[in-house]
Amino acid sequence: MRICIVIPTKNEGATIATVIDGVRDGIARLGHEVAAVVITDDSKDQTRRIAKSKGAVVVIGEGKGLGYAMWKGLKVSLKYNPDVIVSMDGDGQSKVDELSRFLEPIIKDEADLVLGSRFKEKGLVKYKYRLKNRTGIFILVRILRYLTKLPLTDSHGGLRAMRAEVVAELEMIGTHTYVQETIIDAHEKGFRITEIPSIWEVRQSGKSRVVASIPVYIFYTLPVLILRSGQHIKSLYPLGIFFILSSFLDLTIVCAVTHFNLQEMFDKKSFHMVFILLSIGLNLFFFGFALELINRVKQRVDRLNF
Ligand SMILES: Nc1nc2c(ncn2[C@@H]2O[C@H](COP(=O)(O)OP(=O)(O)O)[C@@H](O)[C@H]2O)c(=O)[nH]1
Ligand SMILES: [Mg+2]
Repeated sequence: MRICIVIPTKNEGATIATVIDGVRDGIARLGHEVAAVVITDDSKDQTRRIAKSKGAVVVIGEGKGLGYAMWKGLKVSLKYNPDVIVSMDGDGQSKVDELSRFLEPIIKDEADLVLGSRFKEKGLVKYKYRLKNRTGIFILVRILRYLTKLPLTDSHGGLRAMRAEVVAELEMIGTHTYVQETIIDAHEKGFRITEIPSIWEVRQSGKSRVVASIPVYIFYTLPVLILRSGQHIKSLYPLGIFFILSSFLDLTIVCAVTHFNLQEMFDKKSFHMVFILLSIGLNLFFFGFALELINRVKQRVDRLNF
């Protein structure tokens, strides 16, 4: 098989040479042909220079985030006519000698996308994994399971293998990360996805950036996942109307009870309630309205793409 390797990098100068050599050797040992090693890079260190000296194709990530860089790198890798594309982190956390297990389901024609899971078996993570990261992964896995109905146990291992068709048909909205959205996209397009246990070594140098911050994930990735799910918060708009009507009803009752006597009206708690109901109602209404507009725009864009 012709195999392309795509490696996203951001300041991985300390490890990139070993990773490139390792993956080339690994593929050659398995009797496959390396079509190209593509690094998709957002570094400020020597990563690009080192990768070029190792014969890698360097794609510039443009500083828009791992998701965008990876999308670009994956699409560029198609130019080298691979049968299979392997993506692998550039920090040495994944083990190259697992490659044959990742390629096996594709060779046997049992899967189109093979994902690595660090939690499918006990003891795969070789260092103390932070609770914050575990929590983030727990939530992301639940979202992925809900959206794909697949029994996934991890949202992003550092190694995966996919048929070139999976990349050729890949469409992405997110720029912050690619890991979850690519799974959803492949599932939507009917590709067979399988997950295998995969070891996760400690980072050899530098710091992890991807799940380091849950708020960043909520800000950038959650909207993408909601959009990809096709779900929409439909109830806000009618709920707003309900609150506004309730405030009018409340006002009518207060006016009727006090016979329009302003002083008496101000003394009644239910009169104050009118403003609270109205304010909640208007907020929900306009927020729901804005979401409804976005939903219509999305439907239109989807139709234009078609
Ligand atoms: N091109 C590019 N690569 C990135 C970016 N952020 C992370 N990476 C690379 O993506 C891989 C995974 O990132 P890492 O921070 O180790 O994530 P983690 O291991 O999941 O915590 C590493 O090879 C990083 O160098 C980015 O913004 N752009
Ligand atoms: Mg890492």
